[in-house]
Amino acid sequence: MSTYVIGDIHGCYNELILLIKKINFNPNKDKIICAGDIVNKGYNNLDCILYLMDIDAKVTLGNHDLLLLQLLNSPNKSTLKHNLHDILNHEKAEKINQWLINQELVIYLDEFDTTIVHAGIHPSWTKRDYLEYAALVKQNISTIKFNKNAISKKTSNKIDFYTNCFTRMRLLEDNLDLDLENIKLDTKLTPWFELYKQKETIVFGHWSFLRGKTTNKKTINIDTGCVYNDKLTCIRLEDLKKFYVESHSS
Ligand SMILES: [Mn+2]
Repeated sequence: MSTYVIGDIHGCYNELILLIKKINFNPNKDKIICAGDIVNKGYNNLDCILYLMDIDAKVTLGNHDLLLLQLLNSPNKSTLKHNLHDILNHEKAEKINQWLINQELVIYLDEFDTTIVHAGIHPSWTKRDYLEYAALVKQNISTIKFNKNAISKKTSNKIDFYTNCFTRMRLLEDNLDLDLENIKLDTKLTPWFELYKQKETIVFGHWSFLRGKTTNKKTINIDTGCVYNDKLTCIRLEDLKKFYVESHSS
């Protein structure tokens, strides 16, 4: 039995199937966990999500998965650009909604002492803290809205701040507030993983600009920018071996 964590799929269905074949995935023995952003931007969001439901994959929700949840639960309320209409109009839309609502923000696997999350773990949090916060966000998941102003641990709405950490965080200010604008490392801002000091390993996606590289061995990035014509990557937790397929979406 093997446990694989797949990086940001973003609706790249052909690459998902090629990667699944490459690892000889056996649904009776192996487990698939997606590190979020399974949909949006790519060319076949519907088939991706139906396939992941079919193989009983688990997901740590990303910002684009939250956008889909928002569209499913309060239609017409989001002005953000998306290409999720085929899911929203599908006869299984409510089934998809229920499946997504039951996914997680964070998955901690004791046997690997590893935590999976879409964007990251705020450096001020212990494992006990973030498991509690993730549960709180999950309880409110169907009503969560995008709130780009929730960047401060001290002054922001708690649930919105936690949501932004789990699903959108990349760079931090000196006071550990989130910067939700920049993605490059050559700024005065600090990547969250440079300040991360807990003992468990973190596997995360969301930051394709890193192309799988971080400066902290305890943090492993697996977003290799498939939807930007690069690669779709997964990691096998038993031996931390990475597998990838090239993008064919162009
Ligand atoms: Mn993301």
